[in-house]
Amino acid sequence: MPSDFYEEEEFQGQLNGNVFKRIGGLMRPHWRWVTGFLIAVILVSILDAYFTYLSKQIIDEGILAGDTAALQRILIQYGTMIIIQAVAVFAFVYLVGVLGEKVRYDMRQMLFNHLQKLSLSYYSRTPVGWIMSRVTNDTERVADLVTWGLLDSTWGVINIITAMGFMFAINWQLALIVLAVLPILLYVAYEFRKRILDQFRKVRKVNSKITASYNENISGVRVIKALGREDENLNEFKVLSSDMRRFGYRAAWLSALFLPSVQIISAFALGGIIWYSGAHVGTALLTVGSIQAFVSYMTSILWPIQDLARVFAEMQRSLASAERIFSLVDTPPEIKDKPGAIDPGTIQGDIHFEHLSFWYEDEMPVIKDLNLTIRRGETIALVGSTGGGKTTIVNLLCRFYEPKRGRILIGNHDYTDLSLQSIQSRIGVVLQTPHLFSGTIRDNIAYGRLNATPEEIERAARLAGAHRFISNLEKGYDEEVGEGGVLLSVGQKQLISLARAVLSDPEIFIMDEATSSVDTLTEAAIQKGMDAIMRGRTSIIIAHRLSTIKRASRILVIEDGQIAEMGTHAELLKLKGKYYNLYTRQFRFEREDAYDVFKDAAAAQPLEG
Ligand code: TTP
Ligand code: MG
Repeated sequence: MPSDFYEEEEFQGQLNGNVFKRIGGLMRPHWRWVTGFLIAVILVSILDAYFTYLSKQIIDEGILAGDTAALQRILIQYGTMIIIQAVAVFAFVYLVGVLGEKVRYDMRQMLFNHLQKLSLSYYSRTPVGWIMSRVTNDTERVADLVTWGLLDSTWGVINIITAMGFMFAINWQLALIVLAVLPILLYVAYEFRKRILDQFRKVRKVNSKITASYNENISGVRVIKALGREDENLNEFKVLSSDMRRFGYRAAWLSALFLPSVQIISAFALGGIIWYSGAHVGTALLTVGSIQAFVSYMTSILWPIQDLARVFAEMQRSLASAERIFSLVDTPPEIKDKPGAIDPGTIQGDIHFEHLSFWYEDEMPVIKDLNLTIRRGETIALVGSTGGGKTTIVNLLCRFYEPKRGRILIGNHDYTDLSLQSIQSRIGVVLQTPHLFSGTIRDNIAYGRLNATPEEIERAARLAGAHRFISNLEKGYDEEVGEGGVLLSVGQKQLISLARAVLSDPEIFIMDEATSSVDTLTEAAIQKGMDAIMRGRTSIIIAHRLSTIKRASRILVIEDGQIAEMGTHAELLKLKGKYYNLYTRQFRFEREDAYDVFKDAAAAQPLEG
């Protein structure tokens, strides 16, 4: 995996409002919550500004005028508003939390749903890490934007507007001074925030490289020592590490400079106010309370300004995240049901491959004009050298991919006229490297048919030959298999997948036999399970073991995307062609193989010590 895998790209799109529109679309279903939340925020900001105004009144009309009645009246007003504000604060914090969860939930569902629809070709093109980063980091960031981003920006804007409004109401000349400084403050704060974020992004970028470097140097330590690469690697690491230190220093320097700069600029505004007041204080226009209120307003808008600057600076990242999420959601599945696709009720019947040609990404044909009829109930074995196209044939039959030329008929239907669900739910596949989901063995077998009873699960396991090893486990069917089934051997995983296939009772059975050797007992168990499931079903087995091959009614040698030879074991041996070579080579190979393994092990000894 490239080291800068999780690295974020800048927002590339133009701000044509499209992304905003779609982010708005995420909030539309929850407009009641958004409205409630906006009302609460506006209420809190207005009350905030009003408190300062009340303080001015306390000074001017209460204390300085010596009017206790007025003082009492203002205090009661003050108290009531504090209670109202407390309720509003509670409301917006709660509402923003709920809104965030709702948006996160929607995005998760939307992505998961779409990911399940995407075709295999998408997954072979796109690294898992990239997709994971979309569903985790990017949804988080977009959810933050529509909640805290929205909160901070409305809060900031309303606060500034109300504060300015009150300032104009008190004294418009002074308010003009503040208004003149406001854009400068916003601009400076924004520039700082952007630069600080830039540095942090660089730090993260180098950090992911450092993590990758640690990873490679730890997991590859034997090779590194053997090749004497320690010094070179240390030097490479030093460069990364000092880069990170440099970016960190710069971030610290900018962060430290940020607050003082903002304060100095606002000090100019304060200076202007004081200079102006010096000339006018005591006149009816400017009371002591007014000056005090102005200073408070001035300082109270500093925080909203910083919040706004931060939201704007972070917005680029969030928009980039939103773009990536939307582009993922917009990726159309390459294989989907045609309009009016039907479910024929059964897909039993002969299977015809007619002039089938196929290629993956580049136009190098992998399957070339293949013609084949598989009779209902027949067992076909596919053999052939590696890369010949056996797995590809299976991929096509399962409709993980569709033919580029020619067609596949199931029964009398071109299978692209059938619904995907009707085909894939009736085909049972056991893959070469079977996949188990974390959970118990029982869960994994039940995956074949979710409503199966424990008795049916056990029956399937018995039929598949998996029951014996399962009952030898400490917890039996309730044993956890670990993530991806790491706690089981390949042979055991195949037995469980076989049981899963037996339980799902498919109409067509497909198996990509494991090439890795399993012990003879497991092999016998797998064989027994395969016999059970193949009985009376159309079966296609990619076979490596002679025992399986011999059972097939027809053997197909697949070479270079075409059928090179076809017939029974005896017929093909007599032919003394490709199958004969393959078959006789395999036995010779087994002996040489053992010798090579021994040689490799001997050579590896000194390194392991
Ligand atoms: P396969 O169909 O995988 O060949 P195979 O199953 O006969 O080989 P093996 O016995 O080793 O399992 O591959 C045929 C060609 O198609 C090969 O050149 C690799 C390529 N290919 C892809 O490009 N993408 C894929 O997803 C697969 C399965 C194969
Ligand atoms: Mg294969």
